[in-house]
Parts: sequence; structure tokens; C-alpha cells
Amino acid sequence: MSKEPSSNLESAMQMLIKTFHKYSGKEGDKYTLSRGELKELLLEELGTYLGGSKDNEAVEKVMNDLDANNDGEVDFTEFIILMGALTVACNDFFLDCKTDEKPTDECKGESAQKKN
Ligand SMILES: [Ca+2]
Ligand SMILES: [Ca+2]
Repeated sequence: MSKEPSSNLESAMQMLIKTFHKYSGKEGDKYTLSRGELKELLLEELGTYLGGSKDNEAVEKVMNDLDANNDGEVDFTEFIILMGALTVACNDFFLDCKTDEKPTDECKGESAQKKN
């Protein structure tokens, strides 16, 4: 009872840590996410951002992008980079859509392939 977070941001940080450990403890190393654990986390916690798809390619891509040291596991630092990138994408999305009222695809297309 004594360690209640005093702000939304502190709560958000605690949620990030709790969420990571909820999935990282399921198999193998308790402190890292295996491919399977990452997939579960993405589907259950970030389904909205991944379009709710059960697309293995999306998960593979995220995994490959995140696993900076190529050990096949996502540690907390790597996970936080994903959350940071997603938060930035959300913020950009919000700003773009707010100012220009572009269609959804345009807003998402930050790093999408160019057509010519
Ligand atoms: Ca694990
Ligand atoms: Ca790694």
C-alpha cells in the first residue's frame, strides 16, 4: 500500500515493467522474451497497433528489428525501444491526422515503401 504511484507516468512505467515480466517469465530465461513470448505479448497487449492480425510476418519483423544483439531474445532494454518507437509513431500519427486530416494509410506510411 505504501508504494502507490503518484502520477500517471509512474503508473505507466510500472505497467511497462509488469507487462514485460508477465510474459518474459513464461519460458526459458525469466528476464527476456523468447520469440513465442514476444508474439503473445504483441498479440495480447498491442493487438490494436498490429491491426489485430495473427500475422507471423509482422511478429518476425518486430522480433528481427528489436533483437539488437541477435541472441534470439528480447530483453527489457530492447522492449523499451519498441515501446518508445511505438509511442513516437502514435504521437506522429496523432499530430499528422490532427493537422492534415490525411487518410489513415498516409499517416501510417512513415517508413513504408515509396511508389517511385
Ligand atoms: Ca522468457
Ligand atoms: Ca536480444
